[in-house]
Amino acid sequence: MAEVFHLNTPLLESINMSKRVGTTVYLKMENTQPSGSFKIRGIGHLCQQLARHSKGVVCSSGGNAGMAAAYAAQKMGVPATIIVPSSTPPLVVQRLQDQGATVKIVGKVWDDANTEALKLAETEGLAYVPPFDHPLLWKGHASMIAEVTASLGPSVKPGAVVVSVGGGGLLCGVIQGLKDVGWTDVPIVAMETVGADCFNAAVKAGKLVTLDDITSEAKCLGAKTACKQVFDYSQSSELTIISELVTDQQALHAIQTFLDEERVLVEMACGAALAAVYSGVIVRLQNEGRLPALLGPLVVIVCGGSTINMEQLTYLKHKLQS
Ligand code: PLV
Repeated sequence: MAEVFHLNTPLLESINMSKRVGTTVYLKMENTQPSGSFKIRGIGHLCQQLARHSKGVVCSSGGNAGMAAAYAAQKMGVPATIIVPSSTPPLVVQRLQDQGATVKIVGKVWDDANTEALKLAETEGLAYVPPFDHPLLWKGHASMIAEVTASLGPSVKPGAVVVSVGGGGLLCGVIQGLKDVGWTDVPIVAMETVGADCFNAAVKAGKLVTLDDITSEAKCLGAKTACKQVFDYSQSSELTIISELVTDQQALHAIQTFLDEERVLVEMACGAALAAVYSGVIVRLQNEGRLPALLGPLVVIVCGGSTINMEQLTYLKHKLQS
């Protein structure tokens, strides 16, 4: 059997979050993955299938997909080139280089970096690793739901699952996982920040929308267009996907509260999901009748992320709270 690059992650009960929501909150700690986020599940799986015998991989990324691609490539003994936009903090460039990758900074947002990655794949004959739009990624991400099922045990079913949405790969994977275990009736709360809200814009418009720019500091949610599969899921009558937005200030408040209460530092992209609890989104949805008043256990996917350290947190505090 091919080597698996991701780990089984803990599902932790959060007492502080449970108090806020009034139901048990479980945290799926994807921040503990090698490479620092859930991305290694999908990208590890895709690389196993498509890149093992390649002369190298090229990945366009806001940071975390790149970290996962660099990690998988190093394990497979192939070179990795990661293309990031200029909005990616220097600390991530350093972390990518430390993981053995060649890093190129191209364009302002992820979409620009992706154009370059596709070009390089073509001209250099490298295996292209997309960060969110591929069925193999979704299949890899789906493993996290199988683990949640195993951790909760046979008699417990989530009341809802909370995820962050960038291009929609994580959400597609979670849906795939819910389908695999027969939990398609579990509502999903899909969180984005204002200014990195391509999925919410698509849901509102009833069609895929390309944003003019990414203005949120949650740069790893910063794809200008969601993938088609995630939009198609949003239109499906079999699924309940509730698309919600928080501000950058709310995402930042969430990562600070999470650090204080759970002693874990995650990036803004993950803060969007945490803010569903800390900013009262879940309770509001219950009050609006969009989630049941008597809600079963809430599973929050703590997607993690490497684009954060104390210096970056201080920078964000100055930028967003002054
Ligand atoms: N980040 C991608 C896309 O960036 C990347 O290149 O790393 N949480 C974290 C920590 C993430 O890094 C990402 C995606 C997401 C959530 C959202 O996942 P998605 O894109 O699959 O919806 C532009």
